[in-house]
Amino acid sequence: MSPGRDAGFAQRWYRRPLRQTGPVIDMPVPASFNDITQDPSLENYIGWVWYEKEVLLPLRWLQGDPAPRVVLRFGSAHYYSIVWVNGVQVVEHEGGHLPFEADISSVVQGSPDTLCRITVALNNTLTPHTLPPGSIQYMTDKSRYPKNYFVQNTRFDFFNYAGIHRPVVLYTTPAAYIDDITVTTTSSDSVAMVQYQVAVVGSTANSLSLSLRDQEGKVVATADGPVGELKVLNPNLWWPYLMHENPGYLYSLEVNGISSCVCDVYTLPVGIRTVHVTSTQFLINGRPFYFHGVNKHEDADIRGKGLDWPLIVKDFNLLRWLGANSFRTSHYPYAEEIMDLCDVYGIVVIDESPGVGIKLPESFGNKSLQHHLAVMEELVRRDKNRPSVVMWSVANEPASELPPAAHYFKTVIAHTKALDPSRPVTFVTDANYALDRGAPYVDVICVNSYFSWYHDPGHLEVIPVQLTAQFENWYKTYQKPIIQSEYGADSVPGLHSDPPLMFSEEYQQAMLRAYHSIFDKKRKEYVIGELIWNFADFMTNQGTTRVLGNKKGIFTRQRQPKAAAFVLRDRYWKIANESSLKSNCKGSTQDKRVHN
Ligand code: GCB
Repeated sequence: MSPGRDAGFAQRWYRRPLRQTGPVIDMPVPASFNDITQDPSLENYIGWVWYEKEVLLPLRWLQGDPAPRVVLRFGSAHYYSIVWVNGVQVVEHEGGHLPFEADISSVVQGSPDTLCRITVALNNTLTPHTLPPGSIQYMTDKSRYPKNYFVQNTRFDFFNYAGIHRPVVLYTTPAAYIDDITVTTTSSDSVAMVQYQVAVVGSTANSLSLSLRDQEGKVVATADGPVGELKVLNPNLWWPYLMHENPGYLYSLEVNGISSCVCDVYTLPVGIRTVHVTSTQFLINGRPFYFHGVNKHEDADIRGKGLDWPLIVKDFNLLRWLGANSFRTSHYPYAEEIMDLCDVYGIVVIDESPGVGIKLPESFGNKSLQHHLAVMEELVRRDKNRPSVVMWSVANEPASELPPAAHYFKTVIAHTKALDPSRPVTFVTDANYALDRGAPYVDVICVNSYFSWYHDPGHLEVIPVQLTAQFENWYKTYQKPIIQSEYGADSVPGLHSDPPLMFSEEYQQAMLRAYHSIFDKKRKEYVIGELIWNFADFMTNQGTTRVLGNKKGIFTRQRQPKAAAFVLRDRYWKIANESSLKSNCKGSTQDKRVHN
């Protein structure tokens, strides 16, 4: 749960080298450290870095009987972190992209002054058992490499940015506090039920009262106790963007916990909506939902994967301009700030774990599996109450044809469903339909393909036959609805060629059109979505197929549209207007006017 209380921001961090042999560097937080300086060795640095900062704590945080509980929280730090406060280790955490925190009350309240020194050691090394996995390769041929030379190998296609990527906050709670809330919703025509469960820590003699307010601030339901239901008459349902004239309707659930002497309050936004999957459809509030959206990355010039508010808001404006109703958090959980806006705007999310590039046989072993289960626990705990999240994706393009993949994915998917029985679970595959050993366990088939790009490069004419066969083979085998979870072509902005040649803007457009004609046939049957690869160009490792990164964006890295963006925009608005007519549910006239 994110802090909703007395919070202070920690800023102005410094990275210092491990043995303090080099200069201390001014390092902004949040940001990746890679692109901040002019030092190429820091850009590709693998190993330990250190951050340190001193902050003054308010005296009222350190005194009182009982004194408040003081918590230090990291939105994310990539990859492995150890944190000390005033020289005392308070937490260690494995994995980027997800939050972790530490109760530092005893450390700071035991110190004589209010100055608090926060030290973080961070290591970005990826091994076969991390998520994502990687491996370190030592180059021992002295005729070809300098002494002690090694490289970090990964099997994913984005730059392994590292650093403290999301905000670091200090906040307080009472000694007895609300630790977790779980909310699920059901609805029929005129009544909705909000089932809730509240976990309180630090006191057994707690009384809890809950009230649910609508957007006008009117209390529409109340309840008492740690487990129960709130009944809402004539509910305003949470609808996706472009599926309703008032998308993203959120109620506000206020939970008051009162123990003998203190009281904790937490306010949680609640969207009332249901999700169901049939053999041919994805239903939101009982109506067929078609994913017309994008895959993204957290990626930008200079800050790398560091949280960037202006960029986040710009991206939501572009998504709405495009008529996109959804995205997948390829290939790791995105910042909570992004997820909050999805809830508010009604952008539907397939929430993906960092399980990308699971290719080595050793990455399917028990050690990796246990870590993957723990990551799913962290992800579900963080995002389970978000109405925008309609499905979990546990991985992207693993080697799911390998024999151990069957047990691995059966276990990860079953565990995720046990943690959250209310949502479907999938993983994204590029394996052959006849060989994939994980697909039997998913609710929705998510398939990536790059016909005319990686397969038969330059041959746009193969797309209809290959894409049709792809869909028919998967559907015949599993009778589950299918999302085209990736398709795309690189284009260098400003590069033109007609007839279209690879890497030109025209080729990217032509590839899209060829895919779309097949989507239009199959979406009448069982294809329930299309997510372009990628929303924007993004940085990757250097390589012979990457020119300053992956150029499959329909926007540049600086968020300027390529020609393909206009093709997609026409299509998405057309689909949105069709489906809002079909479901007899008025789309936003203002949005329609913007498009025309
Ligand atoms: C894929 C991956 C994605 C890559 C993309 C590409 O299949 O899922 O991470 O970036 O292909 O452009 O190669």
